[in-house]
Amino acid sequence: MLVQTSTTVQPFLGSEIKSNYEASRVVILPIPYEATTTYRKGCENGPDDLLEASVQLEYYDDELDGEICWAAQIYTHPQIADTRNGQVVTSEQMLQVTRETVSQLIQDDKFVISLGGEHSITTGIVQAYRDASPEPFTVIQIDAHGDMRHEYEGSIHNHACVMRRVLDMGLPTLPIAIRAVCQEEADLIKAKSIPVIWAREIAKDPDWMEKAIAAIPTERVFITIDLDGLDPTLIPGVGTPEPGGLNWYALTTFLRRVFETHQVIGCDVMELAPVVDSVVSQFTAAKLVYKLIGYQATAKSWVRLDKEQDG
Ligand SMILES: [Mn+2]
Repeated sequence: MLVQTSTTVQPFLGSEIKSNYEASRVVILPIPYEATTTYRKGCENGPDDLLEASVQLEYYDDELDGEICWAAQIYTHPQIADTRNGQVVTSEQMLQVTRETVSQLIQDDKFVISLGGEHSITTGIVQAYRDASPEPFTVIQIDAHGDMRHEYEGSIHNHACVMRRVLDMGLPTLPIAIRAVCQEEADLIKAKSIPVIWAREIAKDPDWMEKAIAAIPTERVFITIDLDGLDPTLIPGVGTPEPGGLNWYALTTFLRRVFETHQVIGCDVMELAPVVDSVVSQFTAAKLVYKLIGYQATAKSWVRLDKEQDG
């Protein structure tokens, strides 16, 4: 396909642990697509910089007490919808190739973690899960912004509209760490009773996490992480930084709770736009991806699957 590129890709965590596709359980899907960024540019470089930073991670995870990478069998997919070096990919082409690629990965029983690229990509990913099963799922959105505008700068596939497209699919959403919305979004949140967990509530209320878990209406969940959901002191390399975001332990503790209490069907990590002369954003993002892999690899649903396959 036109928008599929064959440039070599740095495997997540490095070549020593890379799995072949058939044996893999986790697939990392880099999507270096950027077209509608409105403020700081550069998120098309996010996936490559994250993968490069991942080589510096320790295999051993002290929280999970193990080298999770071996059991997870991680395969890093070639990039899709690559807009780097001036390559033109329309939003329709990006959504189509994303939807088709993720659909194939779901069919092959892979746990997919997609790397952006701009947040509008999530529409194509979520659509693939929607196609795969009629069983509903909740989209948990970690984000500074509502991303619930109907249209922005003339496009309904602008990064500022991605969660509106998810709502259009009839899926429940749970936005977390939100701290910048427009009037249209504030009205929509009220009209649709969307259970937003605002960043200012998180700052004040130690029970926010249990409230958020209780607000998930389905057993299955998809997690979309816009890295600006974290505080910009942790990840300055995002397109639209906003003060007052989640800290590292609040986010990872919450994510672990979600993996323990629900079936996570897939994840994405979006909007990494690296800063020149600093590696902190991409390293933090890479560590977050390894945490997602670790939480999935130690989740009850996976351990059960292993036992079923063994016996
Ligand atoms: Mn976003």
